[in-house]
Amino acid sequence: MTDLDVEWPSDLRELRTELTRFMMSYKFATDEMMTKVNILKEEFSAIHDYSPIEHVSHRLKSPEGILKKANRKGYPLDLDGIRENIQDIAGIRITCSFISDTYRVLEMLTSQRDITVLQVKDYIENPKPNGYKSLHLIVAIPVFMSDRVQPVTVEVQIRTVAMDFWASLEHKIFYKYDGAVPPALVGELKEAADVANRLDVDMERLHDQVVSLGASSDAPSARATQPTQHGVDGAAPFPLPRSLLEAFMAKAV
Ligand code: 0O2
Repeated sequence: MTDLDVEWPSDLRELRTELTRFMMSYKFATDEMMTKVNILKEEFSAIHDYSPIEHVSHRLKSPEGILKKANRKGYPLDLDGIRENIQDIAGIRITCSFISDTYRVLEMLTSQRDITVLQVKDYIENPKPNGYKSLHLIVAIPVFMSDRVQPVTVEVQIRTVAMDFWASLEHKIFYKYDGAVPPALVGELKEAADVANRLDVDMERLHDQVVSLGASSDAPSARATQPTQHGVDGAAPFPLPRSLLEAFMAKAV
């Protein structure tokens, strides 16, 4: 027991325990989702020499951030109300090389049996007026605690590298101007979003051309144009020499 425990009134101690459990459930849900995404990434890299997932990051809203949002939106300030209304306490962001990869990752995640899809927003097909593009997914995932199973919501954002580049700059500008971005800058940002979109479309078209070239001729493998992927720590994940495979085949027949 720490000094803090001795000095704190019991009702505050209880609240602290409850809040800690609450926040931990979101941390565990984030860990589970990160494991799922990393499994997809590693499995794809190992089997196909390519992964639709370039990068994945995560963040947990701070207790202050959660309370601010609940206040701003007028949600009830109790844990049940917050759990029910604020669905982006845990967040995962996945970046992909190509637009088709974002939909492929969405499909791979939403088809997992222990993931309940609560909401899908397709800002790629229907961008926000400022040019923002991304796939937004709200899922619930079961977290197994010592005394209960808690379904916990996680927000997943899936976007291309170009969309991500644009969104992080726009986010900085938005906060710099406290939301009141000058109209000229808004226009320039929209133009930049259009350029980013053209880049996405052109890169995917080029990529598709090279892939079909590789499939239909003796041209160098299309893999050479894919983003470089390595096994764990840059090495092949499991050494499988030909002699071992041949021995395995001989026994299997
Ligand atoms: P942070 O700090 O990234 O978490 P909500 O406000 O979430 O209840 P909303 O606005 O309908 O409801 O949610 P939406 O549209 O799904 O957007 C939620 C998150 O998407 C935002 O979270 C941003 O991360 C991102 N986002 C949405 N629109 C924009 C945009 O125009 N520009 C950028 N850069 N990001 C955007 P937070 O909580 O705003 O921020």
